[in-house]
Amino acid sequence: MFSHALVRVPCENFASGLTTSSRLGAPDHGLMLRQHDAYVEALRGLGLTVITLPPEDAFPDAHFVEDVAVVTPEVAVITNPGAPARNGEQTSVAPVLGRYKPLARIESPGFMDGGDVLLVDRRFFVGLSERTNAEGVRQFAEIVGAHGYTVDAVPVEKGLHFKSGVNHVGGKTLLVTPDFAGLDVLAGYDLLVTPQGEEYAANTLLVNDALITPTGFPGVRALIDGLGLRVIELDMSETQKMDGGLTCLSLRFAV
Ligand code: CIR
Repeated sequence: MFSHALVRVPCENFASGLTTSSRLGAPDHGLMLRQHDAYVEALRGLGLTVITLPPEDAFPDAHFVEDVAVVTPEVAVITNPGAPARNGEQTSVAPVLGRYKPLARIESPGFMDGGDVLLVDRRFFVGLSERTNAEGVRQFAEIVGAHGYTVDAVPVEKGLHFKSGVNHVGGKTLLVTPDFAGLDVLAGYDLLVTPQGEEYAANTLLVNDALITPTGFPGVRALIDGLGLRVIELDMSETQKMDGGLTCLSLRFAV
């Protein structure tokens, strides 16, 4: 069970962050802040203590805190973010996580974004993407392997991160986009496949006994309603415009 979440307030120039989603329109800072507040309130409503970091103007993507660390009960792995414009965001997050967990680090030439890392029970799936390379996965496997976790590297052919397309929604069930549904490495799991046009909602966030899912994806909502978990919908329009999703906006962990 997660007891804590770390988030960062989006900075005023968050729209200068990296994005491939310009067709969704211009991001609105006021609306982004309100949607971020609703996200924090949802986490608090689920009983989590939320640690909020201040905005960081030099890094317009820095509120996507998930990418700069992977936190397990035993260790917090500080990543080496794969996009040069984002590398440096980890500097201010590491000391905060260091209050709760021993730290380990992915070092160059290894690169990794936390958005590529999915934990299901004691098994990590790590996407090999434009942000995460094989050396990053090798270092990560060495760190978490020492604590009894296994690691499977999975090529990400489409989309930004592995968790843009695959997420754990409880038990042995994964919510996946059609692009990932045929992967051999996911055999053995029950796959819920997002309907056409609802791929964005594959980034649904499991927090203890609840699922947080983006508003506006009725097909995905119908799929996850059958899982027996509480479902919370949040409007993610401004985050989606910057290629981000629900998982990216926090680091969840147990203390
Ligand atoms: C980026 O391109 O790095 C950000 N604009 C979005 C990061 C989203 N993070 C995530 O999916 N974990």
